[in-house]
Amino acid sequence: MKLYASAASSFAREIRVMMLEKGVEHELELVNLWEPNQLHHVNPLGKVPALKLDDGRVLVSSGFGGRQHGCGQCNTLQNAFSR
Ligand SMILES: N[C@@H](CCC(=O)N[C@@H](CS)C(=O)NCC(=O)O)C(=O)O
Repeated sequence: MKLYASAASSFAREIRVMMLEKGVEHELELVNLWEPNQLHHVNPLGKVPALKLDDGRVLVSSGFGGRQHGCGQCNTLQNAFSR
């Protein structure tokens, strides 16, 4: 899977830390949000983090807003890689 992140994004940082802690193999693409970029091809909202799964699906919410509702990247990672 591939994580699209920005160095300035705490949302993206949380997902990256979680992936590293759980040992989830992934590619990292740092996106410069202050310059024209291709992020909208992955996430039409143009926001990071965006997590592209190996099957092509893309998760676009880190879970800060939706964690309590059982959605978002955090929950997906928690469920897929719980230990
Ligand atoms: N609800 C989203 C918020 C993500 C978000 O706001 N990301 C900001 C960086 S911290 C962003 O990509 N902003 C770029 C833009 O709005 O153009 C989440 O939890 O992932």
